[in-house]
Amino acid sequence: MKTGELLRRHPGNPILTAADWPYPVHSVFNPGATKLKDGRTLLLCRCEDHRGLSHLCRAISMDGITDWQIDHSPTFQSGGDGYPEEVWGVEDARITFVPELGSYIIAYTAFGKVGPGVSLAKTKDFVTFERLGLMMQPDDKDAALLPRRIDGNFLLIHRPVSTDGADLWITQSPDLKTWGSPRLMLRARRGAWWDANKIGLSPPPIETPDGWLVLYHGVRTHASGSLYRVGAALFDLEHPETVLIRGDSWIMGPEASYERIGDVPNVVFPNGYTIGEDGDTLHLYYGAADSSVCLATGSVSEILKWLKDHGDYVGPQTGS
Ligand code: BMA
Repeated sequence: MKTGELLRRHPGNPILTAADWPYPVHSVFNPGATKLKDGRTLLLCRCEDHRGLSHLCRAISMDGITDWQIDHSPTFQSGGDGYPEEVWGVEDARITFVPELGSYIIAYTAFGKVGPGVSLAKTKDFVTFERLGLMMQPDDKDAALLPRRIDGNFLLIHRPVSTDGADLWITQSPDLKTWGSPRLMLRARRGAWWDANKIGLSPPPIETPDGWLVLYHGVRTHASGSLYRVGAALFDLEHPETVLIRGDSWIMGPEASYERIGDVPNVVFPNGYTIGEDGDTLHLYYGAADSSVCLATGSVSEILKWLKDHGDYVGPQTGS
């Protein structure tokens, strides 16, 4: 399969916009996603209000494409005075169901006066949420929890910013409170590459027999702004800090008008996915141009095959 055909845009894109919202919002984008036990698709969309602050709002659909039931007020918003780390809003949810906890863990960007950090919240029903608090101090974002412990620890992928760029790191915790042993997972490339200098996790990793399939965004900065594109890499199942194969080119970039034009032009930003009943069909939910919610469909096995044909073996990263 050709690179540009791996992820196919839904003809009804954008599938959700601010015009669909039951209450006033400026834009809806970057949705977290999960399939509920009853088979319905749940999105936790980032909504930007007319002050510029973001909250999360739940939208549920039977087929994951149409007839979205959208909450009539914000589902999850800044915690207020007790949570100074998110006084400027909550953004970009990534949802992981953790069987051991019987709960979903939502990793989100908490935006406070000293910058964006990573917070976690726990929920069983997306109605009531237990805030677990700030886990990674600013500047850090693009985080998701793996669904199971490895060697006794939970693992959080996240994207701190260093003086040398912005790379993927993975950090462990025995209890989702104390975090340690950070390890570098994937470095941004350098120079002219599409993923030079700044990368970040896209949706939570996809567990496959071959390894953790990680879709990540690469940010190419140029004279008139940034281009957000999506690439793929495969990581060792029991050592998820070890990259096995890294794709050479991006597999999805802004091409459609709704990705090219919007509040932040030239952005495709996936935060969530669901897998079809065949165990292979990937429904990738993404924000387009920081303005709307879109869907692209692909096949996990085709992406893995493409990686083997278009990727380089990389091995453990240095610097951890
Ligand atoms: C990133 C995040 C995303 C956003 C993207 C493009 O840094 O803040 O929420 O979609 O920039 O603006």
